Amino acid sequence: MKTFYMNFFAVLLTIFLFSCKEKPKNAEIRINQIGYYPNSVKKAVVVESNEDEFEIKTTDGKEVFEGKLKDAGYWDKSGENVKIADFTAFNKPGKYILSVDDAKSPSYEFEIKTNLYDDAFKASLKSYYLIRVSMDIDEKYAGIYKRKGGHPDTLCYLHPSAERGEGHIASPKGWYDAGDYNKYVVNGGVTVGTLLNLYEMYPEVAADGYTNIPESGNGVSDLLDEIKYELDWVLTMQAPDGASAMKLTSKNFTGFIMPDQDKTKRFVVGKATAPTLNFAAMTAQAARLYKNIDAGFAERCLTAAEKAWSWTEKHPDIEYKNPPDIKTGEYGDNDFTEEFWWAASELYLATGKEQYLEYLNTHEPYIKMVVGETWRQFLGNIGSFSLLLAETQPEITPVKEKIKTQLLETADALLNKIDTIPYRIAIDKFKWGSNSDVQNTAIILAYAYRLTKDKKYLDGVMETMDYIFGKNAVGYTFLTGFGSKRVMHIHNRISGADGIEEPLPGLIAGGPNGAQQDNISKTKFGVEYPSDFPAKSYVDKQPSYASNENAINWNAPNVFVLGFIKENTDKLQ
Ligand code: 9MR
Ligand code: 9MR
Repeated sequence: MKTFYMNFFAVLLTIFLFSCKEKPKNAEIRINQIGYYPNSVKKAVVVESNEDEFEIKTTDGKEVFEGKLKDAGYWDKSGENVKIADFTAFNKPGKYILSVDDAKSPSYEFEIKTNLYDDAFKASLKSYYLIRVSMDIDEKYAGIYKRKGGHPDTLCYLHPSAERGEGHIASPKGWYDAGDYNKYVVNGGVTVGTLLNLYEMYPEVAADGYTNIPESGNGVSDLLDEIKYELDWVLTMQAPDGASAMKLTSKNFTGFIMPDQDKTKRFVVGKATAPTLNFAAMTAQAARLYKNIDAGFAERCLTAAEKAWSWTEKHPDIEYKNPPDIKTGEYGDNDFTEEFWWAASELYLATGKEQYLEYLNTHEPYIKMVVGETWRQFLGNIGSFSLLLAETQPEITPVKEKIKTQLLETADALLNKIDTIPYRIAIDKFKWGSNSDVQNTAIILAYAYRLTKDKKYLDGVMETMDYIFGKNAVGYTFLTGFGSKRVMHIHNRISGADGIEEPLPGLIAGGPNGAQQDNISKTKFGVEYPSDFPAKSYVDKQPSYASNENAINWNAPNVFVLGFIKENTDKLQ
């Protein structure tokens, strides 16, 4: 009998000890590491959790809010079971963490506060100054990121592919395209177009002095001053016959050295339809928006724009291909409908001429979201946005009505998509530079909000940006200089060579890229990826050009959306 009781108690004790044993803590929390506006939608993602509840606590551990986790299902792009923590109802400014009982650790600290993104906006815009070509970057404006100017580009050789004879031209200024030191007209296009759209929407968003650049104090918006630095270079790319070259480049990508150390020869390369239409669109848009600011510059831009358009009428389908001796970025394209629409829109707005109106009347207007190469697939939208933003004559009203209809159809489709994707973004394809796709969806939602004032679109913008700042499958804040889990090893030659631990601030990393073109199994210059899932195909390592490079066309939508949010803070706080 005694043994029976002993055994009985032993069993009870085991059961008791077993039930007391800590449950496995496997869950992870992905949150916007910058935070949330007091009155914005506030959601975080929790993966692999068996819990039903979450808590918000102050940084010293006091519980201030409790909520239910909502099941969002399995995401086959990240291989995770996802739950959503919605704490929109909690709106008290302060610093907090979010915790879930079975999470490996609580969330990173985040803030609920007014003017949440102002510093990020400023840094993102200021990053263009830090990557200017051909000038010293002074301590007065750049602090520790001061550096000697590189690439004066006063002696640039005409490559045979430019079909501009022999010899050389001066082609200074502009911004470095990305991690590399070259300058491409095509990628300048989507960047300048998006930034000028922002200026037109909110001329005061970065007023004179806002970013502390050398032009600050000249009475002109710092945003316009920054864009002009690129346009001054773009103008040099036009041949006497009106065509634009493709790029100003060295023959190969250079090593990770500072700009002033790179003495390789630079060439004017290519002559094709895509860069020429980009050129026409950018310069026509500039002609209109700089008219009351710098009349001489505006006039130069308009003449150049019309000349470029005329050339493309005679050469509507010349595709650019890298000549055999040129190995730098190709930005290849053989479909110019987007470019034509954008150029025709800007030329119509700048001149009011019948020929451009006719083009717009006889072609399909564009508001659409195509995931992938934003530098060629987002261009039609820019033209349509300009048509919506500008004051126009009644003759164009039918075109604008069609654009508005398409805008709302596209925006509604994006919102529906957000509801079907567990991480609550509107894309589920992760290509090279996916962060620009994500942010471009936010641009479309921003215009829909501006048109309708329906809060659902603003909520869509805010949720989309949560992804960029940490609510994503790798948990990184993708803007350098920001967030607790921050990007430190961006594929950027200056950041790699300047000897400063923190990378240049305000750069957007390309982001998850399912194709992993730089996977070590494919190239000896590559990296190892921690996962095969597309939404997790990101590594914060310098060699990873396919997931961790910066580029001017990926920062532009960041500047646009954060600028848009800044100008709409009254609805969020
Ligand atoms: O640094 C280059 C980056 O800007 C490009 O996006 C990328 C793809 O074209 O190529 C990078 O350069 C690499 C080159 O392709 C192969 N050798 C190593 C270079 C630096 O990582
Ligand atoms: O953004 C470009 C991406 O869509 C292409 O797939 C990729 C490969 O061709 O090139 C990207 O652009 C790079 C350019 O060619 C050179 N400078 C760096 C750009 C960003 O990686």
